[in-house]
Amino acid sequence: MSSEYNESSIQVLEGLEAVRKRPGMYTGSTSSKGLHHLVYEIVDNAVDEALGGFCSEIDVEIHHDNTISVKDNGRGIPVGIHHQKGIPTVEVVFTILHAGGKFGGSGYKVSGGLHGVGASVVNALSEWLEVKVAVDGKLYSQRYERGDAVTPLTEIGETEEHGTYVHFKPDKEIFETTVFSCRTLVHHLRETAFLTKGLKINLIDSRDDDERDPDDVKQETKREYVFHYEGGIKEFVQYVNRTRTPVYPEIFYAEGSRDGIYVEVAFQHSDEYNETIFSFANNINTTDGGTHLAGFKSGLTKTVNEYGRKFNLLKENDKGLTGDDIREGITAIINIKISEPQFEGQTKTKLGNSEAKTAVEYVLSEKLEYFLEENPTVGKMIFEKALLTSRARDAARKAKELVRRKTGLENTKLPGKLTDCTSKDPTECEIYIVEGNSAGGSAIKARDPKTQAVLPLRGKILNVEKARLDRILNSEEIKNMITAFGTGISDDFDISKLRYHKIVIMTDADVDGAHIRTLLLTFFYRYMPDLIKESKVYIAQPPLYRVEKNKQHYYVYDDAELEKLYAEIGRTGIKDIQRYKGLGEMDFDQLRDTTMAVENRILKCVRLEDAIQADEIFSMLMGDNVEPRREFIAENAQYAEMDF
Ligand code: TSJ
Repeated sequence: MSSEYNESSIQVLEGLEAVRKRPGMYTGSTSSKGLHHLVYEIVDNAVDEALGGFCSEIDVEIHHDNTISVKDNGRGIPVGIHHQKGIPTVEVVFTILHAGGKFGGSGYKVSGGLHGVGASVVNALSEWLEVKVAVDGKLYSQRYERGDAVTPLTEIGETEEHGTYVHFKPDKEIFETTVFSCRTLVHHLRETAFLTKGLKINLIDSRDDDERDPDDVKQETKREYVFHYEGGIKEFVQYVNRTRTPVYPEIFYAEGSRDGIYVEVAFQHSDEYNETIFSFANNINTTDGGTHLAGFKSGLTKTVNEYGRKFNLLKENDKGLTGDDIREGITAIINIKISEPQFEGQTKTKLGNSEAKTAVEYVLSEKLEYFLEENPTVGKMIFEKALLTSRARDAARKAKELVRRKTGLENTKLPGKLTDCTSKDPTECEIYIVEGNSAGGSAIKARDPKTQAVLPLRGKILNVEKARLDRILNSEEIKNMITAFGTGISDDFDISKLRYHKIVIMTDADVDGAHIRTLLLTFFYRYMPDLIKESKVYIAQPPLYRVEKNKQHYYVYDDAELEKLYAEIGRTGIKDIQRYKGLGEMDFDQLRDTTMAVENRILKCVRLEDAIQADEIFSMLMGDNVEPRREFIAENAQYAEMDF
C-alpha cells in the first residue's frame, strides 16, 4: 500500500481543499449570490460580537479593486495559542473548517450565532485575505492565500484600539463574477442593522464607476451609508411604511423570552390591501415563514377577537374576524433568536421548530392585550378596519366567483391574444410577455414556434398595490396571463400546473419599459411569489443600439457600453448607428438574434430581492407620501423621468 495514502492525506481533503473543490456546497452557489454571501459571513461574525455586547460599530468598505474589508470595535479575535491545535486561535478560525459549519449541505446557513464559523470558508475562496487584530495594546496581522497561511501571525505595532479587521479578495478562479453590487450590500446591511438594535453599520463604496456593478452606476447608488436604529424592528416597520399611509400613528412593539427563545415583534397597519410580513430567525430571512410566522398570525387573530368581544365591538353571535381580515394592510416584522433552529424546505428558509410558535404567540398575545387596552383608539381602529375588510372581502369573493364563471379562469381555454408554442412539455416551454402589439408581432416572427409562446400586453397593466382582488381580476391583461400560465393565483396557486418553465418579460429598454416591468414583477410577487422563488421569471435584455463599422456589426445594451465600444473601435468610420427606441423598431431577425434565440440571448433571472424592490419602488412612487417619493426620485435617476 502506498505510503501517500494515509490518514493525514484524507484529512487534508476534508480541510479547506474540500471547500475549493465544491464551493457551492459552502456558499450556496458561485454566482453573484454566493459572492455576496462571503461578505455576510464575515459581517455575521462581527454582529455576533455585537450581540454579546462587546462591539457597537462595524465598518464595511468596497475597495477600488472589488476587495472587501470589514472592521469592528469588539474584543479582537483571540491571538493566544489554541489549546488543542497549538497555533494562534485567530489562525484556527481562518484555516480550519469547522465541522457542521454554518453553511449546511444545501448551501444555506443553518445555525447562525456561532463564533468564527464560516470565516475559513471565506478564506479558502479568497485569492488573499488579511486579518488584523487589535488587542491588549498590540496590533497583530496575518496573511493567507487561497486558504493557506503565508505569514505567521505577526505583531506589527502598538495600538490603543481594540477590534478585528478582515480584508479579502474573492477568488476569480471560483466565482463567476467578482464585482460587488453596492445595492445588494445596502439591502442586507440595513436589514442586519434593523435586527440588531443599537448597532451602527457604516458602508463605503470606494470604487470608480468603471469598477462598479452596472446596476449601481445606472441607479446612481450612493457611496456612503450609515445604518443605525435604536428602535430596531420598530424602526424597520416605520421604514417599510414610510411610503404608505398608516391608519394610526403608533407602532406596536413587543419583546420577550419564553422557553429560551427570544422574540421580538412589531407591526402597524396602513391603508393598503396587501400584508407585508417579514420573518427572521437568527437574522436569517425566513422567506417561506414557518412556525414563528404561524404563532404571530394565530396570536394576533386570537387577541384582536378577544379584545372585540371584551369591548362589545363584536356582536354576541358573530363568529369573529378571520386572520386575513385583521391582517389586511399590515406591515409586520417578526424576529426570533433560537438556539437550535430547524430550517426546512428546499431552500431552508422555513422555520420548523414547533416551540417557536408557542413562544411568539405567548409574547405577542400578552403584550398586545395590554397595548390595546392602553391605546383604545388604536384598538378600535384595528378592529373596525378589519370589520370593513370582512364586508369588502365578502363582496370581493362574490365578484371573484362571478369573474371565474364568466371568464373561465378555471377552465383551460387559452386567451385569444396568446400565440402558443407547439410543445406540450412545460420544462422546455417559454412564454414571452411583450410590451405592445407591434413588438408582439415581431416576437411572433422571431420566436422558435416549438418552444416559445408570445403574449402581447396592451400598454400598462393595473397597479395591483392599489386594488383589491375583484378589480385585479377584471383586468384583461392580468386574466390573460393567469390563464396562459395555468397556475391560478394566491391560495389557489399550483406551480405543478405551470405551462411554461420560463416566463420572460420583454419590454423596451426605456423608462416605460422599466415601469411595465416593475408592474409585472409586483403582480408576480404579490399573487404568484413561488414563480419568483422557483426562479421561473426572467427579464430579456434587448439592445439599445446597433453599430456598424467595416461590415462588422455590434449590438450595444446601454450608454456606458457604447462609450466602451467607441474606446475599442474608435469613433471614425462608423456607419448610420441605429438607436432602438422600442422593440417594435427592430427587424424580427435582429430581435431573434439579439434577444430571443437561445444560443445568443442574455436572460436575467429575477431574484426575490428584485421583486421586493419592485414592490418597494411601487409603494414609493404610487404612495401618498410626497417626501419619500421626492427623496427616492432624487436618489434614483433611472426612474426620475418616469411618467406616472
Ligand atoms: F471570524 C471572522 F474573521 F470572520 C471575523 C471575526 C471577522 C470580523 C470582522 C470580526 C470577527 C470578530 C470576532 N469580532 N470579534 C470577535 N470576537 C472573538 O472572536 C472573541 C473575542 C474574545 C473572546 C473571549 O472569550 O475573550 C471570545 C471570542 C469568540
